Amino acid sequence: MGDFKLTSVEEFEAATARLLETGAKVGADSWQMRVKNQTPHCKFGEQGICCRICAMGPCRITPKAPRGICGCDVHGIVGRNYLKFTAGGAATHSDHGREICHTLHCAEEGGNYQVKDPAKLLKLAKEFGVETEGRDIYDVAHEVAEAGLMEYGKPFGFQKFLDRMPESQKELLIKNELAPRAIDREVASSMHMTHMGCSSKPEALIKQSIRCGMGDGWGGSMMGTEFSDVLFGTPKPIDTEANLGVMNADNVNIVVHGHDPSLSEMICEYADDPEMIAYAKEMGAKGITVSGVCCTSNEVAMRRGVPMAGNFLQQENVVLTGACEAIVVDVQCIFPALGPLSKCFHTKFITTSPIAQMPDSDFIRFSPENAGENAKAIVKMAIENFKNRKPELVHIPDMKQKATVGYSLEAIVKTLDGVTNSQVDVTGTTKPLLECVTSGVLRGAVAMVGCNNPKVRPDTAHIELMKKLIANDIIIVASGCSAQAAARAGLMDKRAKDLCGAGLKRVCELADIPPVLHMGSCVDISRMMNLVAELAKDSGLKISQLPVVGCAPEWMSEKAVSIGNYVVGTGIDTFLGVEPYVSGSTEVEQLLTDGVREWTGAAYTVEKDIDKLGDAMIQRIEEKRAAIGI
Ligand code: XCC
Ligand code: SF4
Repeated sequence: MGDFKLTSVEEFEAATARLLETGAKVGADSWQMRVKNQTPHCKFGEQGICCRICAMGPCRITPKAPRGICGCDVHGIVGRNYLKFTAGGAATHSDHGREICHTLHCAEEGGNYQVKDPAKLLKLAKEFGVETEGRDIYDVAHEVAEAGLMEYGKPFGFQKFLDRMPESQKELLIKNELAPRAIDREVASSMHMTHMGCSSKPEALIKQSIRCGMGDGWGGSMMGTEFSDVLFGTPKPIDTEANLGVMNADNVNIVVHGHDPSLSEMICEYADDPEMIAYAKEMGAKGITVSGVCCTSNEVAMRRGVPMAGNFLQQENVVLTGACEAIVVDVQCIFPALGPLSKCFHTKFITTSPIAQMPDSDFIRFSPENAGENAKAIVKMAIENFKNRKPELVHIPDMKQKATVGYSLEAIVKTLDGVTNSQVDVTGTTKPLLECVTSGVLRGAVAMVGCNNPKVRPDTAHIELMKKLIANDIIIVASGCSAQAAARAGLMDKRAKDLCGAGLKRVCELADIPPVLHMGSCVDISRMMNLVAELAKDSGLKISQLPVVGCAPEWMSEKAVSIGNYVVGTGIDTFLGVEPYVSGSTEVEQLLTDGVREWTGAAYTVEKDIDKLGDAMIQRIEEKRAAIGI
């Protein structure tokens, strides 16, 4: 294995502890302290049995008070809360997707945003029925963007991307009224259903939760991914590094955080500008380092190899290094804590989106029209802030791992082309991957996704589960903060093949891949959905028959629940390590862990014991193999 060694969670924690010492010196607050103040959490909230959707309440269900004032029982309340949670997540992802559609609509030759992947654009044009023959590529782009935007509010039919599904799953969804119509309509219908005096029947609420999630995964999120690829390029394998050690004490450090690549791409562009680098040198730095946190980091890592400083619960750590000149954010998963925290240091906390405005930040509003100009201004601001650093507070943990990232569906298909014994031509399909699975060289695949949550020792669940799964010849596709946990530990280093079972190790060697494939940000879970759809079509199996499961062991956001619902809606069993606030209702719990299987072919498993969660996934994969006789 040479000098390769995984970084352990204990090492992560030691680094964090050292940073918190700096924090204590400057009087900084931290999520670790706030968790203490907030624990134990409200039991009513945890079980999902508090209703405050009308002003007769709030009503809380107890043995003595089994119904709210309106007469709603616990199942109705829990179900409504679950649907509202889903709608929040679906709206968030989908609005991100909408922003990207608008950005594509503004793309122009020589402009701030351009078409970088015309082949993908033409493929989308064909799907949307947009004429391409003899037309200017930007005319096509604008019409495709408009067709995408129409998906949000179209009055009739189902979402276009459902046509990418194997017929069997699509028909099942239509039959059970789970096929999403317009993206916004599913969110609005959910909010309508959960209004006082509408639905209180658990089946109806859970069905709509699935449909609303599907509107995200096979609508808004998929749009976000596809159109981002058109604008910024479809990811290909690329080398990068991960963990706080990617920040450089000699350089101006700019950290991008959030989700929308329209901002981070521009910041990276200008940070690379020789004029800006010269300016940084003039200001006493050796250069400029851009690194990322959360999904925006995944976006620029996948396309540019920009290093990943950390995931969700590392966001305060980047400021605590004392070496962050600017943390530039757009939307989602940004701690409001960054405002006061950055005030304890010289760090500029720069918000850019009207969607995510926060106290104690500098707000520089970003739009496709002013993106170039504003990105330049932000980079300059960071450079000029270098001189304000307090050297005595600077400490960057010397800790990073190499990672190969950029495994879009296209890249996976291309990379695995070589790994086949097939006599017939299977180039450009998922058949080589299927062959590995049917022959048993690989037992199956797990999609590891989602956040960190202080309820789980941060990153442990992601890392321990991945180690266990790859040792059992199960290949991992990862996204979001899960992918970053893997990268920081070293699981995206190709040398991690030595931690795999013999079969997966062989595949890693033949295809020259790491055992954990970074598929991107959270909207890019749509890439995973496209992958399973292709696998099902290429194998002639239903999606629910494939030895594939999804897992979010440390999830925390509304988006994650929306994701879970569309993964289940797609026919993939989903394993959670954190409870989704439904334990107050036996009926809702039963539906999610069992009942939905009849409607979608898949269901949830919730298990807080990480080892048991891993065993349950392996068992499910083996059951699926046995059922199809492989
Ligand atoms: Fe946010 Fe996407 Fe969760 Fe990470 S994984 S904490 S949602 S950044 Ni999306
Ligand atoms: Fe209470 Fe019913 Fe109003 Fe909810 S909708 S707060 S249960 S009265």
